[in-house]
Amino acid sequence: MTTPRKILVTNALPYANGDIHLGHLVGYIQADIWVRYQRMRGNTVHYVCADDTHGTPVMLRAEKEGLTPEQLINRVHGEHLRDFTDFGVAFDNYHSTHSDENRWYAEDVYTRLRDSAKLIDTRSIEQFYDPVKEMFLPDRFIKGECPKCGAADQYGDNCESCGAAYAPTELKNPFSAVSGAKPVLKTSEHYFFRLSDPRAVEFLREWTQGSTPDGSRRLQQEAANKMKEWLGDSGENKLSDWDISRDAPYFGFEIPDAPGKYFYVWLDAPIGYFASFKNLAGKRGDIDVAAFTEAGPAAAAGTELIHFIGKDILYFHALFWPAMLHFAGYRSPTQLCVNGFLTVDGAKMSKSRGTFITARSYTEQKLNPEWLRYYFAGKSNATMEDVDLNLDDMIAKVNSDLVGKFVNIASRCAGFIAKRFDGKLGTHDAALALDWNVDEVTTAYEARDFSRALRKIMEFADRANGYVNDNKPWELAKQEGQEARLHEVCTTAINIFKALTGLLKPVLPKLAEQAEGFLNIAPFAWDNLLAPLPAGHAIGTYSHLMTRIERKQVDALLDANRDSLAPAATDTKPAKAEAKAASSEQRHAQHQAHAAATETAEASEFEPFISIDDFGKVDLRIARIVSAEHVEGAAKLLRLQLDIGEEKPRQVFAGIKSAYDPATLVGRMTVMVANLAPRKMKFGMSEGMVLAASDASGETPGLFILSPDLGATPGMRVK
Ligand code: B3M
Ligand code: ZN
Repeated sequence: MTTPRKILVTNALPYANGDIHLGHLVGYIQADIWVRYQRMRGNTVHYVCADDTHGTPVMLRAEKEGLTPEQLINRVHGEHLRDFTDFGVAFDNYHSTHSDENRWYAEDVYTRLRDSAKLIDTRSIEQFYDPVKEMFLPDRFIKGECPKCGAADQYGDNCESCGAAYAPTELKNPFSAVSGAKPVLKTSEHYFFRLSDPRAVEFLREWTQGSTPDGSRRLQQEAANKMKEWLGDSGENKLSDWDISRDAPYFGFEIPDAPGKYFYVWLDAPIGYFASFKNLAGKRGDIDVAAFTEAGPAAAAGTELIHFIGKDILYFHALFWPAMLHFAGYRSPTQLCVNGFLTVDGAKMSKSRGTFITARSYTEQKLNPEWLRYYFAGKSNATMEDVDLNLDDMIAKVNSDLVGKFVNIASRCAGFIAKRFDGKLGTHDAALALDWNVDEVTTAYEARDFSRALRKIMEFADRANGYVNDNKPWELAKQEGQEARLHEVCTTAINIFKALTGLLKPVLPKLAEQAEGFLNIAPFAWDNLLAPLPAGHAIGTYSHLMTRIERKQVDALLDANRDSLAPAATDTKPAKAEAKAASSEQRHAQHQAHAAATETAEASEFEPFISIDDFGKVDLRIARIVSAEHVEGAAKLLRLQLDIGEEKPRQVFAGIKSAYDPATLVGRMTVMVANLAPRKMKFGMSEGMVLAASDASGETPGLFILSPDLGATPGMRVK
């Protein structure tokens, strides 16, 4: 027997100024499933989380509600914990970053970085200051006109209209979103973590490309690639120092020896993982905290530290956090498990469509949280791809898999055992040996490829249903002299149901617990899932384990979340008011990550079918590339002039710079979308789009523009 693993698992800490919604739940449900699976394997897992309580948005929101920040975060703490519990996300501890443990760790990490590692610097910076509110303004609280396209009412970090990223000082006619006042520039001293130090860069290069003790990647391939991009090639240094201080007034922890200066919320947020763990240890008494948190003891004890996070906060968890830990003498994380964003019916969550669904509304509308757990699990494949919640698909999957194929096995046979055999099982039918090969399920759970695990389990369920349908207990029950056979068939069905339930337990913990009661068995463990129950074993009374979803329940849920006043394509921005990067370069990198995220979201937006009329709306034309050139200041774009038989060539900006030398394009024929609405870009008007193929999975890198066969001439329609 191998020694059990000892793992500390965390989920990202939700901000204390917003509700938990289904977008959050993707990552929490994934982590919870994995934790439950590990425990069934006999491993020791501590699973902790907390509210992320500090920062300007919490401070201002509390003020608006007439509360102290403490009152606000206490209320929200209760709401968040209730929501997680409702969805079966069972943390061992749900703590707060506004806690004594967190203050202690934050000060300890900071002073060790300052005194031992010598990685803290101070320098003066100039920032926007609200003279009315008398506070420095985070980027998200400064608005104005976009310096690139002129769009009004844009935030201080990037433009939602043209996508440009910039510094708040570049905004035209800036104003404070807090008071409306015109901000003034003011200097103040800030504290920096010297991430640009060669030691840090070198450590991160190795850490981000490293692997776990069992040989998996520390970061998923996509994340590791992103890090390579952010870190640059060896010899290069693209990292900037990280501003970790904020001036009063601020809701947070004051920095030791720096009156009036507070730790930036992102400094103490991940430290909250340790704070929650230490708080748990205090309640439990049998946990050796240092064995999970400190470098030496953790290495000696072979413990693991695994963080489940969303892709929008990869930057913080793959750069700042491991570097902070490492240079403060703490252990660095074993692995990051990064999940994508949630889309609903192929689009961003939207308040006007009612798809910005809160956890609370879901339970209030009496939808079963395990429906969602099952559906999300079926969509989770351990990549950073976005997850789409297609509501009709969810109804179909739950009704056909869970109710039709799974629960029905028990509901069709349990009654006969109760009525005809005094609630006692008989012998298992040797013709349906439970010799399923569950290794594939095990491997898939281990690798967080829950989608594959469920597909395999449903294959077993199909075989089981085949058995029940072939043997028809409901007919045997009416036939004379078939008593023994009826007993055998129903017993076999119950044993199959038991095995399936065990395999599904990480995903459907509540249903599985009810089933354990009904089956009158001890909680499932992974190594005895398939063993049939002995003849004579008494089972309990079956009561319904799961009902079907009706479309009208889903419609009611959408209605409950529909905000008729919301703008049409709306605010799905996660509560990220302060999640800004440390420099404009980093901001840019994050922005690129966001742009890439949007691209992948679009890839999954296809309808199963469109009509020929829909297709006919796209005016595709053969185009001759008259000229192609680099665009100054554009990382990805080439400027093309395309002849499509019109008087004047069209100007199109195409994101193909990485794949083509412009000189080789001139004279080539290709295909363009000619009736795409012209778009004003930073570099000029773009009057169409060139088509190019690319591999969404990224396995075959590159971009490939299309070419028609010889003979096609500019302007020909493609249809
Ligand atoms: N609260 C951002 C977020 O909720 C932030 C995560 C902290 S994890 C240490 O997306
Ligand atoms: Zn703009």
